[in-house]
Amino acid sequence: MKQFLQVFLCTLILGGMVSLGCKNKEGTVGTTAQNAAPAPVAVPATTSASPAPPAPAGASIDTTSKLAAAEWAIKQDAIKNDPDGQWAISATASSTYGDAQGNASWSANQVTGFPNVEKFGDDGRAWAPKTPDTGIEWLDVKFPKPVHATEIRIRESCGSGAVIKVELIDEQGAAHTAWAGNDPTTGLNYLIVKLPKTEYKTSNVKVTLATNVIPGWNEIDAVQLVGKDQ
Ligand SMILES: [Ca+2]
Repeated sequence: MKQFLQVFLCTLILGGMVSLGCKNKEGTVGTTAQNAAPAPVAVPATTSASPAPPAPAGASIDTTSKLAAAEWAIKQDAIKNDPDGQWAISATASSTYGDAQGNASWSANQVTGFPNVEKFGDDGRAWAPKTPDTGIEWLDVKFPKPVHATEIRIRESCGSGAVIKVELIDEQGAAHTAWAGNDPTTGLNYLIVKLPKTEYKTSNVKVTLATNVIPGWNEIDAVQLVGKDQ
């Protein structure tokens, strides 16, 4: 009976989270949402979302979800502490929710530093554009050190799946498309773009979204640039 109650409560909580969606932004922090699938590429680049680990035969749903949660945590930790990874130091955007400036909630600067959104959903510690579904929006992110890039990791935290293009800006200011396509990210996770080590150096990433692709608010928590200086 106790087990039944726990399952019932979990179902209620999860059900509540999903039904809230990233759609009810009314000036406060905290909520949840939904997303999409994969497609063509502009440059030799790939994207990946984290697959759930296979469950041993006969494993209970509880064990399966615990394994998936552990796998997710390990991946988050590995990315956070990647010695070749840099976190953003400044950012500008096409627009911000409530015209947020400086370090206000949902401002572009909320993508700087380590990821700090803990749950999938609307959260002022992430950047959000002014409107949820208007269309093209962009985020321009700067990093401390120019590197020959090999990977870009974009942590989506609400309405994941709306990114359509990721560009690297070289030291002369020229834009190079690292990836373009159909963002496969779901839930609180990284859109990972891998590419052959660039010949040029970059410390600037531009992320373009089509916010109409995923209904509701589309938010980005953090961006990491991976590469070496030689
Ligand atoms: Ca953040």
